[in-house]
Amino acid sequence: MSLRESGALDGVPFLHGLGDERTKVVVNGSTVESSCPNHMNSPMSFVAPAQAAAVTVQAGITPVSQGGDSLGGTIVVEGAAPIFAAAGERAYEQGTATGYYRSNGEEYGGSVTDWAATEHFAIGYTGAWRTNGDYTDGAGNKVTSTYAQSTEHVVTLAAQSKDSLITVEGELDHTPYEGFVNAQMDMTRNYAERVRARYRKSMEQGSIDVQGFWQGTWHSMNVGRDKSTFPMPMIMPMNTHGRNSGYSAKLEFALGSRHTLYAGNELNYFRLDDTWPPVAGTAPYMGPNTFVNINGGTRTRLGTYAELTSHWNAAWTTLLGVRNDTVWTNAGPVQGYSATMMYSMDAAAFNALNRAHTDPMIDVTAQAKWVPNAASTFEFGYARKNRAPSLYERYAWSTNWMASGMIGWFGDGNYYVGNVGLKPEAANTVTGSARLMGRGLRIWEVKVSPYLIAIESYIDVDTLATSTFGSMSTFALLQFANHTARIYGGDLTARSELWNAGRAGTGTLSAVGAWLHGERNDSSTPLYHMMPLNARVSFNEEARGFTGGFTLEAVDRKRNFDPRRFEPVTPGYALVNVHASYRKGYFEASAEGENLTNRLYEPPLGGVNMDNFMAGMWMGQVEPVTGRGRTIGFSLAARF
Ligand SMILES: [Cu+2]
Repeated sequence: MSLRESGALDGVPFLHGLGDERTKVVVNGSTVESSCPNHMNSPMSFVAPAQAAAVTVQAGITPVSQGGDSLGGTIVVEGAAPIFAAAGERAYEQGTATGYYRSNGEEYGGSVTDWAATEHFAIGYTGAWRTNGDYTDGAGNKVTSTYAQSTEHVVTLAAQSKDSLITVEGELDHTPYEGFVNAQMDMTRNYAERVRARYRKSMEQGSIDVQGFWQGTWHSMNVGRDKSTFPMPMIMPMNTHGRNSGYSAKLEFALGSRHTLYAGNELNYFRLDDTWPPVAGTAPYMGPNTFVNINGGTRTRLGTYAELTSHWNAAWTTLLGVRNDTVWTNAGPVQGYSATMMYSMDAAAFNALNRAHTDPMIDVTAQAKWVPNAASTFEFGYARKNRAPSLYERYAWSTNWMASGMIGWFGDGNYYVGNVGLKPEAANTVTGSARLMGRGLRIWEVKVSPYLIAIESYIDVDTLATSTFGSMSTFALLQFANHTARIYGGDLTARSELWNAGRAGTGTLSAVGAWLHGERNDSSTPLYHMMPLNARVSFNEEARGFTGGFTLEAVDRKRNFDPRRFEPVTPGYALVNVHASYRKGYFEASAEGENLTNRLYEPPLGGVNMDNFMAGMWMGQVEPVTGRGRTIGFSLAARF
C-alpha cells in the first residue's frame, strides 16, 4: 500500500496504482463518499487510531462480498468488538488512556477509552484529540499548511443473548482546521455526525449480519492562515453538505461440509450540496450570486451478490462470486457567480443536458488456492470489477479557470471539469501468487505476487487548454474522459526469523517491495500517481516486554510522469526510522525516530507546493511538496 500525502489527517491509500475512490474503504461496515471537491474528508480521515482495532488490506483480487463499485483492493477498518462480563461475573470494566508527542511540527494528542459491561449489556466510550502545527523538511524549511486539529467522540451500546448481538453506535467528528499545502484551499471546518446499528445472529448452519447507518457531513473551505492571497481573492468561502445513508444485509450459510455460501444485499444513498457564497466587492468574478457547484446531487447504489467458498480437499480451495451493482446519479440545475466569465454559458449548457444516469454493472471473481504441502501455497485468479463515476467527476460543470481550479483531488494544481457523459470504469484483473515457507532451523517465508489489470473506460482526462503562469509553470484545464488503460506490476514480501532463543528473544528481518507500471493505451503515456519502485526492510527484536528495531525505506526516482498533468519528476531517496517500546504491567512507553538522517525528500505522490507557488505570486517554478524532516516521538499508554 502507498499513501498519497494530502492534509495531516488525510492520507489516501493506493493499492496497485488504484487509489482514492478506486479503492474500497469500509469503516465499521459502511462506505462513505467524500463531501468535498478536493476529497479533504476521505473515509480514512474520520478514523482516530484509538478507534480502530483492526485494519485489513486486500490488494489484488477481492471477494465480491468485499467489493462493489471499486476497481482495486478493499481496506476494512473495524472498531473493537464489544466485551461482556463472563457468566456469573457481576460487572466488567476496562479502559485505556494514551498520550503522545512528536517533535517535528509540535504534534501532540491523546485518547481515552472506557468499557463497562454486565453479562448482557455493555456501554463504551472512545474519545480522541490531537493537534499539530506545520512541519519542517530536511532542509530546515517550514512546510506551510500542514497543520491540523481534530476531536472525535464515539459512544457504543451493545446487548447480547446466547446467539445474537446488537450494537448501536453514535459518533461525532470535529476538525476545526486542516491545512492543504498541495491545494489552493484549506479546510476551515469539518463536522460529521454518524449513527450505526448492527444486528448479528449466529445459527447452526451460518449467520446473519444486518446493519443500517447514517452520516451527515458539514464541510467548509477557505484560504487558510498560511496561504498567501496575492493578488485576489482575499477570501473564498466554499460550503459542502453531504449525507450518506444505507443498509447492508449479509447471510452466511454452510452447504454440507465443503461449501459455504455468502449472499448479500446493500443500499447506499448519497446526497450532496456544494455552494460557494459570493464575496462582496469581487463581482463579476466571485459575485454577486452564490456559485452553485453541485445542486442536490444524488448517487444511489444498490448491490446484490452471491459467493461460494469450496474446500474440495486439504490442498484445493476455490472462491466464485458474482455481484450486480446499479448506480443512479443525478444533479439539479446550477448557476455561476455572475452572468459573465463563461459562467452563464456553461451553466445554461449544463442545465439543458439530461443529467440522470443509470449504470448497471456486473462484477465476477474466480479464485483458486492450492496448498500442495506445508511449505508452499499458490493462488491464482481473475476478477472483473466496476466503478461508476462520482458526482464531481460527472457534474462539476464550470470551465472558468478560477472555478475549475477548486475541483480536483490530485494535489497537482491543475483545473478540472466534469463530464456528464462519463461511463463506468471496468477492470479485468489477472493475478497469481506463490508463497514458500521454511520451518527448519529458522522460520522464513517469501511471497511473490505479479498482476495485470486491463481497464476499459478508465476515468482519465482530456486537455481543454493549458496556461503558463509567469514564464515557468504550466497548468492544464482538464476534463474527465474515459480511456483504455493498463497497469501491471508485482509485489514481493519476505520474512525470516534471525534467532529465537530464550533470553535473547526473537529477532525478525522482513522486507516488502513493490514495482508497477501504468499507462494509457491510446497514447502510451504513463497514468497519474503511479508509485515508483520502492522497498522497505525492517528488523524487529522482541524480548521480555521490550520491542525495538529499525526500518529502512527506499524509493526510486519517479521516471514515469503523466504529461497531461505536468506531474513532477521526484528524485529517489532512502529514509531511516527506529522504534522502541517497553511494556510492564499496566503501562507501555514508546519512543520513535523518523527520518533520522534528516533527509530532504519529495514523496512521489505528495503533489505540488501550491502555498509556495502562490506566495511567489504565481510566477515561479512550481515544486513538489517536500517530506517531513527528522522527528522524535514519545508515547505513553495505560490500561486499567
Ligand atoms: Cu474541502
